[in-house]
Amino acid sequence: MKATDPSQPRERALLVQVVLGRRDRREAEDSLAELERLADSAGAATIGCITQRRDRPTPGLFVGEGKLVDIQLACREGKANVVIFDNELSAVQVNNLDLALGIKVIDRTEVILQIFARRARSAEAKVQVELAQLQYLISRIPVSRKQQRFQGGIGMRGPGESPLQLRNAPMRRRISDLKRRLDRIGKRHASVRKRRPWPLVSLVGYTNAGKSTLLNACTQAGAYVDDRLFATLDTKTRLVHVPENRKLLLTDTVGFIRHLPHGLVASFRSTLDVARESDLLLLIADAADPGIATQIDVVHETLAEIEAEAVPYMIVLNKSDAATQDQLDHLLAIHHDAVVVSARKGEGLDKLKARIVEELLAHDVHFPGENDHG
Ligand SMILES: Nc1nc2c(ncn2[C@@H]2O[C@H](COP(=O)(O)OP(=O)(O)OP(=O)(O)O)[C@@H](O)[C@H]2O)c(=O)[nH]1
Ligand SMILES: [Mg+2]
Repeated sequence: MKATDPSQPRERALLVQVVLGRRDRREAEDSLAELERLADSAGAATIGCITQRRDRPTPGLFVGEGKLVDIQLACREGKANVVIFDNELSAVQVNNLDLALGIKVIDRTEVILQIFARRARSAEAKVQVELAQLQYLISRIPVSRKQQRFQGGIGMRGPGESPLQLRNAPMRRRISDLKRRLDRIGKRHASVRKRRPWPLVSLVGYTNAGKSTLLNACTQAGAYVDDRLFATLDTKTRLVHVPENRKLLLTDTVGFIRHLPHGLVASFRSTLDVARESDLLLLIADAADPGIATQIDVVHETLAEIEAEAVPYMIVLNKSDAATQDQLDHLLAIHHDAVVVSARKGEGLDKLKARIVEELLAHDVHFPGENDHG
């Protein structure tokens, strides 16, 4: 018998998506395709997808009763051992679905959290992931009716904690402890960044856009590249030589994705702080991806969420080798100032470096030694 290959997916997942109300069909399809890639990154092979259009979810099961039967049959037929919902489920819905289907049911947020947990390497990333997981867990503990009555109902508010808070006290203590540790790590990093002698440029963008590949291409940095979502969870900063003997710092960051759980963004604050404190952001986008417009929108939204929307940025259209001329022309008509590169082939990098210097100087960022002479 062949030995089990550790790279083989261990779980068999059935994907379920409920398209609510007037949600755009195309966006829903992209989201489902992305869920399949997320499942793969988390170690599960997709055995099928079930979609349903509804005006609103049912409170108990999210899907209708008829759809539940379809899901049961598909699971049995495809020997699924996990059902992954593209929609965000409430604690009660997860519970009911678990019981009704007899197998594990998780939602998109939980898949992303699992990937992050698998990928975290540095102490900082591990603390951030644990914090995100705990905050997610605590938000998912079902509140029974009895407990709800105790939660500050009229005439019920007294001193001390509610029974629910008491039950969660150890978790809350751990959360504050992790927050304190992250705060210390963040302050240490910030003080190092403040004393930097070179301009700081960060690569930001949708997951899998090619940020780490570009960092490697510019610096031979050896950052981890993988055709999987969320390959990078730790930032890497490298010194890059640019024309006229100038130098700057280039930083790789964790990728963004649509519906990135808010708790995760908040937890990765100390990693993402680098973007906010940069002199320039390179917004890396995959020019060959038909969903590039949504991806750029998501990146802008996430930048706003981490309060980095005021940092100057330029758009870099990567993977030009995989894009058609039509795709590139269309994108350049929208983003006039974008720079086209292929990180994989090392094309367009000299032009990119020259443009970075131009942008920095235009924003009054100086290179060390230069303002003394000027
Ligand atoms: N064809 C082509 N593929 C590329 C190019 N740049 C990167 N890739 C591929 O795209 C995939 C993702 O690259 P990464 O550099 O890991 O992407 P990333 O943006 O760092 O992704 P995360 O760390 O997940 O956010 C890998 O398979 C790369 O080989 C390019 O210029 N052309
Ligand atoms: Mg990366």
